[in-house]
Amino acid sequence: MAYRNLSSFVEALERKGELVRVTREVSPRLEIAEIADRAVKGGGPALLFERVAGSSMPVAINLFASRRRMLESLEITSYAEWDERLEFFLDAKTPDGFLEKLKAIPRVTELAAVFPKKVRSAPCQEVIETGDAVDLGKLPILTCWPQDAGPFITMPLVITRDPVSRKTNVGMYRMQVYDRNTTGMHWQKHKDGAGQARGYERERRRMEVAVAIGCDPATVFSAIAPLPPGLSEFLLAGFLRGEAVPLVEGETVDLQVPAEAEIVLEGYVDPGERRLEGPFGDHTGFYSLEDDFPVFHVKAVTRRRSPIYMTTIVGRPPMEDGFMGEAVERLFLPLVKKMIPEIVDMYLPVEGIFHNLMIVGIDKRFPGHARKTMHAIWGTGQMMFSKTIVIVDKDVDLRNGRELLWRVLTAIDPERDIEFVHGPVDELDFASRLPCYGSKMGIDATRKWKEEGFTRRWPDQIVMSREVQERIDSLWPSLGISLSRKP
Ligand SMILES: Cc1cc2nc3c(=O)[nH]c(=O)nc-3n(C[C@H](O)[C@H](O)[C@H](O)COP(=O)(O)O)c2cc1C
Ligand SMILES: [Mn+2]
Repeated sequence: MAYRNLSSFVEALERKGELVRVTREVSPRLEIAEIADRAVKGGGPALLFERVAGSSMPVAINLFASRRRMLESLEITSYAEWDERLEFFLDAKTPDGFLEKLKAIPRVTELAAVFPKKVRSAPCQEVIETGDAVDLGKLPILTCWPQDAGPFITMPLVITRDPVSRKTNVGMYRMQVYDRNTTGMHWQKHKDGAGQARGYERERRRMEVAVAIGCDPATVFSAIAPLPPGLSEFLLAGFLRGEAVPLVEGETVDLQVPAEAEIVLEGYVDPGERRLEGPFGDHTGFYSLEDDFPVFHVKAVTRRRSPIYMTTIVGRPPMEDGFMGEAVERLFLPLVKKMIPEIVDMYLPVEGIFHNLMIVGIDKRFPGHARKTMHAIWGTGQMMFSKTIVIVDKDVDLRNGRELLWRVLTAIDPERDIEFVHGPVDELDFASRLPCYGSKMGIDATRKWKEEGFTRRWPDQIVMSREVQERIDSLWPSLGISLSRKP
């Protein structure tokens, strides 16, 4: 059964001993951030702060901040389970014969049931505040780090509609609170929200925006999913939950919002309006410097009678977003493999904050294959940001750092095997020569072939013979050698 809303997820985590209610009063200014940071880095539980200074609403944080909770939120026990479920749809062949057809029915019915459905009345509209009643100061919005420019809404589902295609997009873009009814809108250039905004700017039209805060976990997660523009995040959420996301018409905007959300902000972004946003302690572990971004004017706040404010903090990894990033990596791997079939596995270490390092194992089949893979990655969606791509042969264990270093460093002739390219880089990259533009590096650490101009002999890896290993295994207890760790 899908989680109906945020509360049902909070309750489920609590039942499983994965959530702690904090009853002591704490400040949303830096204090919650410090507690949440220690909790995530120490492998602690999700947190529900029940008494937050200056607000009547509780704050939920770190709900996704472990692999276990992330899986819990997607209602799976391992990412392999997801692969199997997706496999059915990706490899959808016409069922052969009666029995196969029969077996396919539940799956196909399941698919039909996951399209968002419209409802007429909704918990997220139990309370409606407009005009002077709009006051973001009533929300327990965190100020996360000492040099932050102010409080930031860090886990918003920003809902917009394309002016031409009329397709809805949902993206998680942070929002700096300027005053009671104005915030920043930090959709970066390359993101779908920004793309739609450019459409309104061309037409010099006001853009309606709705922001949902706090939903069932699959819906929240779908806002960070790097779907191709035009593909519906709400549909993905429905597919992940196995149940449609109920949507309701906004009170004051022509947009549909998740009916079960805790809080919804409705308003608009004006074409051309920009305001200084930041600094903000970002997921690079450094402050993103101030820069001009669009401005969101809040005309209405609709909410539940007793909403929970859902949030997160980003900062020096590992942080909650690292676990969400891992889920993106695992959930999208089967799709990536369809597009770039030589990819056997990929791994984005959390220290690489998604875009700085991608390690990829390939099944190398032709000369230059590793380089082809790099360029395919640089040419695909948000993977274009990958600042460093390391390609290894499929027998390397990508997650064993020591094995990886050894294999990569022994396999390269640096001048020959490292390729630099220029192109778009992540807007948060502060080291690139220009904002959003810089260089990227690909390392071909696969075994080199003679067809690639490598005419020397590539040596075999040293491995003891099976027979000797087995004989020593049986002799070992009698040898009187004690070891301090497993060799
Ligand atoms: C906690 C968190 C905060 C994020 N903040 C931003 C942000 O401020 N701006 C941004 O462009 N992307 C941000 N992202 C990444 C986007 O949500 C992500 O790239 C997503 O795919 C964007 O949706 P879109 O593809 O529909 O544009 C954030 C992700 C997470 C997990
Ligand atoms: Mn999108």
